[in-house]
Formats: sequence, structure tokens, C-alpha cells
Amino acid sequence: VEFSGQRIVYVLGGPGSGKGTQCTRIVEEFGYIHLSAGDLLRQEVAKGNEIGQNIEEIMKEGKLVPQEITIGLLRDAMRHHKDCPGFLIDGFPREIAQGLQFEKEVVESDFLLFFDCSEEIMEERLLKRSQHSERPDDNIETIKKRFATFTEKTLPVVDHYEKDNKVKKIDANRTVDEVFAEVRALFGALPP
Ligand code: UP5
Ligand code: MG
Repeated sequence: VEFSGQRIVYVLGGPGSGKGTQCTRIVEEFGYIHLSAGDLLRQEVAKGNEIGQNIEEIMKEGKLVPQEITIGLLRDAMRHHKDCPGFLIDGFPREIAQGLQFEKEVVESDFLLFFDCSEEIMEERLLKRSQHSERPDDNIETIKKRFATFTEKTLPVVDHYEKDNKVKKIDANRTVDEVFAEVRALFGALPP
């Protein structure tokens, strides 16, 4: 096996639930490597080639990029960090089939951290960010589409791993510090 001894944590939650923000805090405190599938895709878009243009169009529609692309990017990124205590796989798997392929071809996950947040609050956060962000998907039209994809495709992923008792759910409708207090306690209590 290519990866062993490192904790593999899927980090899911709707658009604007705080996945990236909390992952940054986990990295600071616990030294994990943060891999955001969305960030990896945005880096591909920034290359300006044809694949990047296709990815950009899919993201502007709030749809899912073909999983072969995302899994390839995640695997490549993981190969650069063999010595870390664990990986935070942020924003992936977006649908059940993605998790199945990742676990078959890359590595099995240990648990899924789920940031549970109301659409109302997520929308408020994203609209606030839209005033100064360069993310082309931070407009109300695309935000609604991202919410729809999340409900239709990604919430079933949480149910899927729930059946294996692998989901750790956090109430993300609170301040960054309040949410992180719970996240920190959770990671601090994990067995070595
Ligand atoms: N903020 C954060 N926490 C807060 C709190 N507790 N209280 C108040 N404000 C808070 O936070 C969002 C904003 O809210 C920030 O301004 C933050 O300061 C504030 P952030 O931490 O960025 O939340 P996050 O959940 O990471 O939101 P993000 O917008 O990144 O979520 P998405 O899931 O929409 O974006 P992602 O980058 O993962 O995916 C983008 C697109 O890529 C998808 O729509 C899809 O098209 C594509 N994609 C795939 O196709 N496949 C993949 O596997 C992954 C992505
Ligand atoms: Mg994010």
C-alpha cells in the first residue's frame, strides 16, 4: 500500500459551512496536511489549458468535475507528503461513487468530519465573501446551484458513511472559535 500510518479524514459540509477555515486551524494545531479538492481544481483552472477551461465551466455551474480528475489531483498531492500525521481531504468525496473509487485506488478513510450548517447561514457567509473574493462561483446564482448539488449528491455520502459509524458531526452554525473548540477536542481525543 502506498499510504499507511497516516490518518485519512474526509471533511464535508455545504458550501460556506467552514470546511477550509476549520482545516486551517487543524493544520496549525495538529500538523495535518490540508488538501482541498476545490483548491486543487482552481489551480488547474489557473493553468489556462483546455482541461482547465472545462473544469472552470463545470464549477461555474456548481456541478461535479469528473472524479478521475479530482482523484488524480488528490493522489499526486498526497505523494508529496509521506511524513505527515494525517490528511484532511476537504470537499471530497462529493458523491458516493467518488468515495468508492478513492478507497479502492488510493487509500481507505478513517472518518468523515461533517460540518452541519443551515443554508441560510451558509448563504450569508458566501455572499459576504463574494464582496471581496475572486471565486467565480461566489454569486447568488451559482451558490444556489452549489446548494442543490450538495443536497442531491453529497448529503447521501454522509448517510453512506454514517452506516459504517464513520461520521463525526459538528454543529457549524456557530462562530469559528466555537466550532474549532469542538473540533480540537475531537482531534485531541483520537487514539495515537
Ligand atoms: N466563515 C467560515 N466559518 C465561519 C463561521 N463559523 N462563522 C462566520 N463566518 C465563517 O468559509 C466560507 C466563508 O465563511 C469565508 O468567508 C469564511 O471566512 C467564513 P470557508 O471556510 O471557505 O467554507 P467552505 O466550506 O470551505 O466553503 P467553500 O466555498 O470552499 O465550499 P464549497 O464546497 O462550495 O467549495 P469547494 O472549493 O469545495 O468546491 C468548489 C467547486 O469545485 C464545487 O462546487 C464543484 O464544482 C467543484 N468540486 C468538484 O467538482 N469535486 C470535488 O471533489 C470538489 C470540488
Ligand atoms: Mg473551501
